[in-house]
Amino acid sequence: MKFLQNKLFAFAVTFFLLNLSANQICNAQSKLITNIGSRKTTSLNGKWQYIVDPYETGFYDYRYQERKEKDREAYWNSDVPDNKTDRKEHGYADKYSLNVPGDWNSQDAKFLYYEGNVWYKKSFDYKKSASTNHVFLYFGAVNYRADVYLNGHKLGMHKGGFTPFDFEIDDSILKETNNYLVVKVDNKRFKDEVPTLNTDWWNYGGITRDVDIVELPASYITDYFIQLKRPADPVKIPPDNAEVEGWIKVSGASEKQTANIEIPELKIKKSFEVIDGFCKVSFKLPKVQLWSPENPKLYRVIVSTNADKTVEKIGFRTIEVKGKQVLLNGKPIFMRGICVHEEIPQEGRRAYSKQDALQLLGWAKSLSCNMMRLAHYPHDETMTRMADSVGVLIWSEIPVYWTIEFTNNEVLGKAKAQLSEMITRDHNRASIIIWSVGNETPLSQARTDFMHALIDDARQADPTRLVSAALETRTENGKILIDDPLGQFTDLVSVNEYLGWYGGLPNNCRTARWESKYDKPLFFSETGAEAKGGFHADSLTRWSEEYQEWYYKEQVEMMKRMPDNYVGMSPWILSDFRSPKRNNPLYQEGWNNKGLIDHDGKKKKAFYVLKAYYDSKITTK
Ligand code: GCB
Repeated sequence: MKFLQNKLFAFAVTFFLLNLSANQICNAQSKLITNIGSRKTTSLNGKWQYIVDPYETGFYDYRYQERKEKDREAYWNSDVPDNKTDRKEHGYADKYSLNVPGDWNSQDAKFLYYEGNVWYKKSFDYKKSASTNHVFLYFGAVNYRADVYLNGHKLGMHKGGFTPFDFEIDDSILKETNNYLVVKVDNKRFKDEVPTLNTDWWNYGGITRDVDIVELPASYITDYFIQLKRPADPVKIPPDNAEVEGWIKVSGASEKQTANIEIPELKIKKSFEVIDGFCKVSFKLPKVQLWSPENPKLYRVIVSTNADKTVEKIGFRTIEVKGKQVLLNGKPIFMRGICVHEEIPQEGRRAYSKQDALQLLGWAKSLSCNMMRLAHYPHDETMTRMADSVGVLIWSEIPVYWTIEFTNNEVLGKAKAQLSEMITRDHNRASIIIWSVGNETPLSQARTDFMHALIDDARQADPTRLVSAALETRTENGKILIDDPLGQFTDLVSVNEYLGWYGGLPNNCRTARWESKYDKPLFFSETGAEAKGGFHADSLTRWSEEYQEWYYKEQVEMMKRMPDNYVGMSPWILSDFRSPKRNNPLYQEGWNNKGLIDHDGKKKKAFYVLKAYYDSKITTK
């Protein structure tokens, strides 16, 4: 009987899920507001006062109980003594200030290795405009956990160091003068977080991206997806028949409302009926100039309702796998890629600004790249927007890295949340062609199920892009095998390999025998060797620029012998980056020096080897 009941219940749940309309499924997803750049915003960037609180005294009382909201000793409450006999043990002062956006590690020597808790405080005056109904506080990213308090009230908590989040501020909390905004930032690493304890990059803490107040009318456009549909037959796509298929979400809409999409340059003006805050959109784009790295054409797209309007530049292109090839706008492409961390090496800090993005993109362009792998987490929004503008294809990834707790369902939930935030923020970026669900994860059924679930989510959230993950290879009977079971679920099979650095010498590439279980496009998502910039010796000397140059020469020759499903590579890595795991006192000193550009911004010898190879691929493919 019990069995029958369970069966019936399962049947009812399945029936219910199958009958959810697309509308309801979409509404069940992220409510994050997108395209902040086109909203009415007030920046809260600049100097924020701080308190370093390694014991979390401002959060827990002396019995280690979380403090109550009104607790006078909580660091989110006033630091001003009531009178001269009053005792206050916390206080914010200008002499302790940090820049926002920015990591704390690079702003004061005492923070270089700091992993823990810092309270940030900003006072601000704010007058809401007459047309505003909703006020949100929007954070580009805070690494890793943010607890946000305004005038003593908790607005919310967010985990995940590289994706945006927002909290609505109730009218009763916001004041016209002297608002007291406090953010508790904690970048401690934990086994059951994403990423987990162990990474090969610096755990930069802080409010690392922009903070804005966003004002919205009673009914506002939350988000929209306006991209070319994946054509059924990729070869027969546009320019005459490009088809947009997407949706618009409106919050606080009356039961029925109209949403409009305008693309003035293409003389497009379409209206759609919004029901329960959602509408599907679909229309044709005749004579559209397709976006590509060679012609990064963007169109001004206006999305409006009778109450709200957003504007942004969107490029239109298709990306598809057909047999062994990756097709961009119906034509095979070779990805001349490079991996990059979100870091400005000359200053040893996180990148966050437009200028930073242009530096990294400019370096990649000077290497003749048409693609970048943004490792190993979603980078700042300016990066993907600038990639749209300058014409660089992008691989964007979530930090499901190495030894995540794959058996823990809560951890899967955390990874899914970051995936959803990454896709929501950037799903209108033409530059992004690949969502990656992780990097070098160890084989097990639990790992495969975990990542398969992420792949399914990515496809459901965005059916227009490719999904992949950087996998490992294994060696058996002298062959290098590409057979990670996850490869059956990804659109292209991507592998990392370091033949000649982590095993053998670079000339081992000459005899390497590769075998792939998959017929899909094959992409080398990493390969690389370290060299200390400016250290010269013969090519057999580890850490010398000459060794790295030799490594790249052998790798390039091996790549030339790859079978015809080889569609590109993104070697590791554009520039040197900080890593606490790298402790050779002569050649590393806390840096992973696999960069083709050193930490003074100087190009190493290997840079020119890869560039020559990429230049040859521009003409031959
Ligand atoms: C890898 C990882 C990357 C490391 C790199 C290295 O395979 O994906 O995060 O930094 O190797 O330098 O060892």
